[in-house]
Amino acid sequence: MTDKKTESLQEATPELGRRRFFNTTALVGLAGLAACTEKPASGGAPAASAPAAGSHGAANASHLKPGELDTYYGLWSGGHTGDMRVLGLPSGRELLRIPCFVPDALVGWGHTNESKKIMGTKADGNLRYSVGDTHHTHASYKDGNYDGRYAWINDKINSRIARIRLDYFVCDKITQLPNVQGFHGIFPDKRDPVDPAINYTTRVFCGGEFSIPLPNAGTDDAKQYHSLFSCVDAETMELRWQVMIDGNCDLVATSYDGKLAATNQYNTEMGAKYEDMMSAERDACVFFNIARIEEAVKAGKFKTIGSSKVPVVDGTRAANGDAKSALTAYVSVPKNPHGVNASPDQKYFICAGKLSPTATVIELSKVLEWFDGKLEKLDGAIAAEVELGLGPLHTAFDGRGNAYTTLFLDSQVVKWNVDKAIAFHKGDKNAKYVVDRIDVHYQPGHINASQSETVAADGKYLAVGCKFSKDRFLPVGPLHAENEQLIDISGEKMVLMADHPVRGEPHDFIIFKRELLKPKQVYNLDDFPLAVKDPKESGVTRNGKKVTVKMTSQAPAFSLREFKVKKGDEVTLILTNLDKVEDLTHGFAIPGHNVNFIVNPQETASVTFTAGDPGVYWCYCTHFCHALHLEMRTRMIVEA
Ligand code: K7E
Ligand code: CUA
Ligand code: CA
Repeated sequence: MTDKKTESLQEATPELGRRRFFNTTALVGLAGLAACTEKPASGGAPAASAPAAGSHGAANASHLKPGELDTYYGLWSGGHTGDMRVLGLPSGRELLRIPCFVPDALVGWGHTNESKKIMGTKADGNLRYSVGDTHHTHASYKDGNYDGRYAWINDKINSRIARIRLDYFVCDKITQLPNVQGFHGIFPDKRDPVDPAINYTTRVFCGGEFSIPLPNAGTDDAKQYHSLFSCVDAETMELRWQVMIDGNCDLVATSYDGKLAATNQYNTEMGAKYEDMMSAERDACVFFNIARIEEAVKAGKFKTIGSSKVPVVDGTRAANGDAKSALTAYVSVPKNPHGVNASPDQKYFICAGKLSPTATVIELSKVLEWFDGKLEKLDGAIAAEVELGLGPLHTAFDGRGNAYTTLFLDSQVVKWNVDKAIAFHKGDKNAKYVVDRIDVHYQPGHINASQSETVAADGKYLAVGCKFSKDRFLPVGPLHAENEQLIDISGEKMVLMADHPVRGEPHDFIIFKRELLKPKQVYNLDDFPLAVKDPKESGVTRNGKKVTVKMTSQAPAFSLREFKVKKGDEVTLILTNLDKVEDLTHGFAIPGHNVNFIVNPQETASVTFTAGDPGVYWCYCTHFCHALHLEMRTRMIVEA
């Protein structure tokens, strides 16, 4: 306890003894970076402001009165809980967790037949996977802004992409990417590269981070490894094509004109060992010419890998030296970059340095010029490469020309002006591109501003995903909450508004105006092929050892008071909730049979299980629904 006290005291002093300590430990092993710690950031950086200084007025905005609604939705990746989370902002209240890749006990995800079908099963009917690792979530676009149709989220462990319907906030499809390991970055396109009538999302791009032998026959010669950049159809969720590249894919960004997608690479060295991945001074941000890739696929200029039928085009450096026919373009950026983000003025992609204390601003019109053979050197597309501080990871925007980049090692957010950074890079050493810095608590990864990656960036709120919360919340044993901090960016200076503890371990998120979504609270009965539309259809039908039990729920009763099956029967129970009232959800649990799931208003769900030992099993409603909720039961009578 004394230690903790001393640490807090140190934290309160301006020289931040513990922060320095943490930086030093984080730097161990990052050869070449240690030297940077002594260098002050250039660009006329103002001194770091004290935590929460002057946050009085703004802090009130995040404290909503009882009954007050938030003005923004936030969609958060849950990390290795495998879910997507829905937050209300500015309050930071968690409203929902949407299970995708990992079973969920509240709703019965991974237990109902419907959710198992989406998640994928083995031949024996059990789930293929019950772990996941979600990092990035992005939503569908129309006219450069979110249209409220879908969101997508990645599973890094098993290279799966899940789609979430934003009308019901449920995962409706999951696709596994063939020949990809470590599927990391994900971004939908914002319009079609050729057809001007398609000004909305039709493709989702997925970056494969870990290079592997293709096909994966297990050679240990890393020089033969490659990564694939995949394109998934937004509607069918089928793979459209893949591009084989040199190096790896990390994060993904897409241009507003639909013509370009890009991924940053930290391992152009193609090292299989950690040391080897940091040997080169510069890595790359790889651009993909979408229209050309699709022409190549149409022209049959592709191969397939292993048992996959997905067309794979060649995007390696060797095959793409001629700008006029190139499918890819490798813009160089300082070593081991991280996030790549598209500015809302539609002009730039910004690649954060990670091991380099810089951000690289890449001008999209110049990349297109290079593809047209009008720019001699591809690196001529680099509009700026400026120093920001230590460990830059991800960047957000306010729509007023400023960028906000997280500095992982400095535990800060730096606000900088993109035009001034370009001027500074061009030689105007008086251009003060750093506008402000603010301490965050601690070690921030992702950052995003309200509406940041849309044409409607509104510069109101900035959320920062801090990877360590340390002393910011009551201690709860060894596993700390993470700290999502909210910052007011409406003024010149950033103002820290609130700390929000979150269960580990979110990465990326998006924040958008609540008007952009029109969620529904009651399902449509006809959307479920198995729906039991009338309580009179309830009953038990037998086909050998296979038994189907149909039932409905209407508060406070199930349509069957009891049902009989035999020991060892394969029972499929179908339950339709006929209640039409908003917020009237029922649950259905069977003791001893590992069954529990919910049915929302007008929803149908089913489970299949083997009837156990003879006896009486009280099936009961698990979801509080009525004054007689406890009485809402039915008996499963298992006969010998
Ligand atoms: Cu920076 Cu997976 Cu987006 Cu996490 S990655 S922080
Ligand atoms: Cu139905 Cu509780
Ligand atoms: Ca590298």
